[in-house]
Order: sequence, then C-alpha cells, then structure tokens
Amino acid sequence: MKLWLRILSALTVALVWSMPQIGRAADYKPEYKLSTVLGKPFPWGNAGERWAELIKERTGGRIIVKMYPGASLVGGDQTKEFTAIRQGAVDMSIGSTINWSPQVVQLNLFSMPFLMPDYRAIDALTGGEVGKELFRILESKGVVPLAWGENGFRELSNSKRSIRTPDDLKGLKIRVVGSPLFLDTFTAIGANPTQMSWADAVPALSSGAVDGQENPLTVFMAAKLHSAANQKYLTLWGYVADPLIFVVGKDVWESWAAEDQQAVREAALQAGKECVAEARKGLVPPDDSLIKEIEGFGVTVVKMSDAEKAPFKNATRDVYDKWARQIGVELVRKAEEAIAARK
Ligand code: X2X
Repeated sequence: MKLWLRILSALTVALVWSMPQIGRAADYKPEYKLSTVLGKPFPWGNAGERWAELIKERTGGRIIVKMYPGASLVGGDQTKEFTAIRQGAVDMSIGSTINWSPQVVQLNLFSMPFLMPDYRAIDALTGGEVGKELFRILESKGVVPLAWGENGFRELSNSKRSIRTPDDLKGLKIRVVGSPLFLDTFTAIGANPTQMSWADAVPALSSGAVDGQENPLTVFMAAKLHSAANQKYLTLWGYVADPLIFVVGKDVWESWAAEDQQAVREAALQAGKECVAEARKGLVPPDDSLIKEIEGFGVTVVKMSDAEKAPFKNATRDVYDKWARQIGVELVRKAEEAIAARK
C-alpha cells in the first residue's frame, strides 16, 4: 500500500474512534428482540407493544424493538426465558416473576400462598425495599431491571364444580406453571397439579386432559377460557399474584448511549404504569365490572371470604415455611413487614 494511503486509513480509523456517537450507533442492532409470554390483547402483550412504541419515539428511531409473544424465542418454554436473556438469544423481556423463578429463587416470593391480601400489598413489595432488593439480585445475574408491570392475582377456574373448600378440589387435575412451589401448594390442598407451559395449557384444558388452571381474570377473559377451555367455574381467592418485570440484557444495555438508556428506562416506567392500571381494570373494589362480564358468560363465580380461605391457608402453612427457607427467611420477613405496614 502507498504510504499516503496508509496514513489516510490510519487517520480515518482515528477519526471514527474519536466520534463516540457514530462509533456506538454503528454497534446498534437493526432490531431488538423483546420476549413476552402473552401478546395482544392481553395487558401483558399490550405492555410490550407500548414499550416498543415509546422506545422508538423517545430514541428518535435509534432503537427499534420487535415483540415476540408466546415465548417463541425459547420455543414456547417460558421457564427458559431468563436464561435466554443472559445468553443473548433474547435482548429484552417483560417477564413474569413465576417464569423466572426457576433461575431466580427469590422471585418465588410473589407465589407464596396468601402472602398478599390485596393490591396495596403488591405495591408495598414492588414499590418498596423488597422490590429494590429483588432488582439488585436480578442485576447481579446479568440483566438490567427497569420497571414493574403486572399480570395479576391468580384465580382458580375449572370445568367440573364450584370450589369453596379443599375437599372440593380433591382429585381435580389443575394445570400449573413454572416453579415447583406451585406443585407443592396444589398438592398440599389436595388437588392433582400438573406442570405445563401456557402454550400447552389451553389445548389440554379444551380437550379435558386437565380440569382447571389458575390465571388472572384479564387472562381468563382475553383467552376466552369459559368457551375455549370449558372453564365454567371460577373461584376468586387471590392466593398469589405475579408482577411483571421489564428488563434488558446487560450486554445490550451497555452497548447503548447513556441518553438512549435513559429513554428506554423512562419508556419502561411509563409502559409499566399503564400495564398495572390495565391489569387491574374492573377488578379493584368497588369496581367489579370484569367479574360481572365473566359472570355474564354463564360462569359460576365464587368469591371466597376470609373464613373460607382459612383452611386453604392452613393446608399450605408447611409449604410456606419450606419455601421461606428457599427464598431466604430474611427477605420473606421484610416482605411480611412491608405488607403489614402498607398504606
Ligand atoms: O402461563 C401462565 O399461566 C401465565 C401466562 O400466566 C404466565 O406466563 C405466568
């Protein structure tokens, strides 16, 4: 190579390196893959679309996000999502605490039976010290947590009969998801739990291979479980609730300029807030319009009183204690205190 050409190319390289904005922009992917389990019109999928839209808007189109619902980036196995983020097959995600709990044992906290009596209890955890601690734990595992969203209180439905007592559940095949904690809980109350992904759940319910399931009412409604899956009986017992968490993989995050990181964070906070509001629509007393709507489809709805919940609570006491040790007794105690002190 001619000397002047060498000098020119060296100068060009030096020039590019001295322009961090351009250097970084060149590293941006044309599209970032966002994994969710549910797509539109579930509040979860709406949140994914909204996050992507806000990111595009606030980064001036520098970051383009495409949502892949149905946990399709991990072949539908939602319990593999967290690992896929860490390994880079998924760039970002809005994930349920349940689905990530096999890798992050502390996230089982929200699946502790009868820990959270109402929405203010969820907020006391996600909006307080416990939420911060969980975010630190996620951060230490190679993801950047940005905001909370919500799937919701998980209510019990089935095709056979109304459930008011543990006896009513005897022998019923109930589909559960994710953590072995769910198997323990449903075994303790006398049901016959079987673990499967959401993708497998709906066909298993409609064919009658399983009798029941538990999911938030927004999911029941959007999936039309009353007609698509024979779920004619619904019991409102609010035994657990799963928040959603907006995260970005650490390497992806670090490849972005500070102003874009800020934009993605703000977009997550906004989409998260809207997601929580949508997940609670028609469900926060005194507004029970979503429950009324489901009743309107001919579904028999049982609203468990505290007295009716007591035998379920007692039956799961050992499960609670066992899992408190797995999660960390200190964290569980902090959660109980935050809930007791909730506003
Ligand atoms: O699989 C479920 O039940 C769902 C959709 O609620 C979750 O991903 C936790």
